[in-house]
Amino acid sequence: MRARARPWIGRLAAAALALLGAACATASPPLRAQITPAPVQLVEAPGLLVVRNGLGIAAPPGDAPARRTAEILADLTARAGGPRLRVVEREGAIVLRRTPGLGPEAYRLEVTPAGAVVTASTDAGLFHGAMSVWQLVTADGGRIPSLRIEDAPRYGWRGLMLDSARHYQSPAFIRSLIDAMAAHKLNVLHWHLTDDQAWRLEIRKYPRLTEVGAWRVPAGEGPARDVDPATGSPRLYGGFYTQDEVRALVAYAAERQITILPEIEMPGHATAAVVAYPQLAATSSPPKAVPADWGIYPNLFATDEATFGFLQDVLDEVIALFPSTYIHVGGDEAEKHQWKESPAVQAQMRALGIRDEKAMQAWFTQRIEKHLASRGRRLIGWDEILDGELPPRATVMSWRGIAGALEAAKRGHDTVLSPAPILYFDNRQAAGPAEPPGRGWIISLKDVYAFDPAPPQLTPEQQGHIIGLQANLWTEHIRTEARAAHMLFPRALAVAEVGWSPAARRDWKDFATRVPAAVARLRALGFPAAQSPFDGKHTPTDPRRRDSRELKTCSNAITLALEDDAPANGPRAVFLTDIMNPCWIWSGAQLDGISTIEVDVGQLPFNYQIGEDIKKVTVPRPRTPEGELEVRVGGCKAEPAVVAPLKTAAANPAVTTLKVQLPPTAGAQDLCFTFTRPKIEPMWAVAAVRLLPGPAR
Ligand code: TNX
Repeated sequence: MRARARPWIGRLAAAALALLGAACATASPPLRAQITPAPVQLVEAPGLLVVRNGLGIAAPPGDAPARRTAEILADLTARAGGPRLRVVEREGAIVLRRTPGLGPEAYRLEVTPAGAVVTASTDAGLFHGAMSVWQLVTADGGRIPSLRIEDAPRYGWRGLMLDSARHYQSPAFIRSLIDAMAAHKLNVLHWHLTDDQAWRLEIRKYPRLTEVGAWRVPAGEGPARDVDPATGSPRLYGGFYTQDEVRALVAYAAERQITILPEIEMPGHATAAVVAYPQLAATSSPPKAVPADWGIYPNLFATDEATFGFLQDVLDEVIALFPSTYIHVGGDEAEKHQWKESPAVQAQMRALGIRDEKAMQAWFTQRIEKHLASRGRRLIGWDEILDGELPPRATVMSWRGIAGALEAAKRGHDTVLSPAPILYFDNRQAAGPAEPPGRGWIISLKDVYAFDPAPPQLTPEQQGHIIGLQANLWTEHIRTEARAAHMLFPRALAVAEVGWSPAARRDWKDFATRVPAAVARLRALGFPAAQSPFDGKHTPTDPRRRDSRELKTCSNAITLALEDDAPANGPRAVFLTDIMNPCWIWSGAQLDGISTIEVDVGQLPFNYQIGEDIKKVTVPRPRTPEGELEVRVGGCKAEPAVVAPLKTAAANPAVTTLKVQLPPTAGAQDLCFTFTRPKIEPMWAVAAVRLLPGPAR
């Protein structure tokens, strides 16, 4: 929905421009009202409102949602270091006011030296207007230029997805994420609650889902050696959300005009569930413990009545907790091997006249959709749900690029754009050692800002099926909350602006000037948004040292910036590596006077379910039982100049420094680093390389 320009805006703009011209002659530079996402219309005028400590925010008497919005505005303002404001019933410096006739999320904001007035028809509109006030009142010590804003969103769905299955985040973190989203008019938090590696939502009828399904031993040597004295076994990683915690978060989000969209994965990404309740598995021999590999597991839910009974019970508890119209049922990456092998599934398919396993998944999805519809809810799933018949009300979340969205829109389904890799925030946003672990591709703030949510391939009517966009934070490689915050913001600001502001308002340069203040405000709230997007292009500063993230990988099949699995406590190294072919190049290393180099090496688990592709992993044969580091001078094709055994390093789950002698070499040379190994695991990686000057010792 788009707000239309009003004629008065044009007149006011002309007047304001004339006046601003006059104001420019005075000494102090005029304030600039900066709001992200950029409003539809923002016209500044001469004059200034000064909001000081003790002033009031007035909400209409008896209007509980408006009062709550006023309280949230006062709280956020104080927490961001702005003036302390009181919530009052009349005569506030800031006034929240209702009026009929504005759109579902629209608001108007007028600021004059006498005060600021937010006008809206809905709770959401009032809240969005209040968040614009928050940005203004915390920008320049409470001084806000006179202005008039008319604002409404371009799309109704402006989302972020948080994967709490691969790594758990606390309710406190999720509240702070909700604050950061709400302040920038993001309105859907898609919560990925179940996956192979964990089930994180308490389900009263099936307690083992969280008693068993929420806990795993992380992969690798480090965690294997980290024995819990209480149990004598490796310490378990995990956690889950109680129904009370969920209700509190849903309410917290609702007050901030955010819908929490729960996702319960089916029929794939089901390993944790079938470990907890093996009778739900399509295979007769499901795993016995919740696993810690990433990737695509073969484990699917069975398709018998008992399993549907379970899924419907689970969904009924989900529905009772989450008021969201949509319920997300996953549907992605359901490898069909187990259904092909299962006599029961095959017999059922024959009885139903279903020709293949893809059609079986479509039948599965249709059954679940009917159940949701009977409870008044709508199904949303990943774009694989397009493989086969799909009920018309089902909505498609397009992740394999935007192909799924194009097909969905052409077939008349609503669709949300969340394409990899551009809106996959597990990708790093910059190069260099300042970036936390993640996928190796670089998706910068500018890349995200350039995303076009209106594919020209679609007719205007089909475009109408695109209900919005969403960025996804998958957390395989995002172990901590601080890193999650870093990966999400400020890139989520670009999602907010692409989703909210009119296409004609898109202006990278202008956006980029607004982002630093927005990041500073988030950090003032205690939400550690990334500052690295402002650091500029990374160039190594020390000519004699390279972090692995400053080396080139020799190939990029599956390049990941992986954190070491040890030590259990304290800082861990990060390795940028192509797990299919661990090999690094230092292009043009200056070797004059260098006879010794130090290579920091570490061992990582190979914890990836990649099916048949496992055969394509490069595993060069070793000469000694543990394998060796090989260093080549003059590129990777040369014979190894150094072969350093890994025997001592193998005994240390964390990083070991190998000091090796180079043959006499001069000038700039390409150094190439690889490892031999007896088997696929452990996978060796370079953390850093240092050139040591001085004569050989
Ligand atoms: C694919 S995107 C997945 C997730 C992974 C993600 C990143 C999607 C619907 N499925 O299970 O976390 O890639 O590794």
